[in-house]
Amino acid sequence: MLRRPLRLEPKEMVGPALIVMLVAGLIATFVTAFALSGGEGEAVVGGETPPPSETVGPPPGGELTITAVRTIRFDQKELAIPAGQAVNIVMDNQDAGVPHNFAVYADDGFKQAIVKGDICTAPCQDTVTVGPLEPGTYYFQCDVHPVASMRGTLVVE
Ligand SMILES: [Cu+2]
Repeated sequence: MLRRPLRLEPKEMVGPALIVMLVAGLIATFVTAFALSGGEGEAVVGGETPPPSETVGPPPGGELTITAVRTIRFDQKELAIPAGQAVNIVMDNQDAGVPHNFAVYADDGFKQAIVKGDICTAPCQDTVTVGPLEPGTYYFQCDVHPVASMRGTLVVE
């Protein structure tokens, strides 16, 4: 009996062929989708979704500045930022020769830090990215000088 199992050969070919066709189909779908959504021929090879605006440039919530002024004092007692969006807060230290930072806390006891900026000695600037935060009242201070003149509230709304 030398009947060769001829039927096996084409059968074995069907699997890989199907996979190749499926993959090709998927690639075609991605390329078409990107061509349609991307507009002016910016063919994205590999079909990766562009990352949701990474940390280059100001975040969606924008940027604001608080200034440390002479002597051992922030120029603002209350800051307001939008809820649900990251915001850059620039601590502009103009308190010549004095080190300060900008730190945000969840509690008015200043125990639960949300973000702490680096300490720098004027003239200098340090930027912290705050949020996204839930709506509510938060608290900021300079950790070097946890006194009333370097404390305030951060209102998220
Ligand atoms: Cu300070």
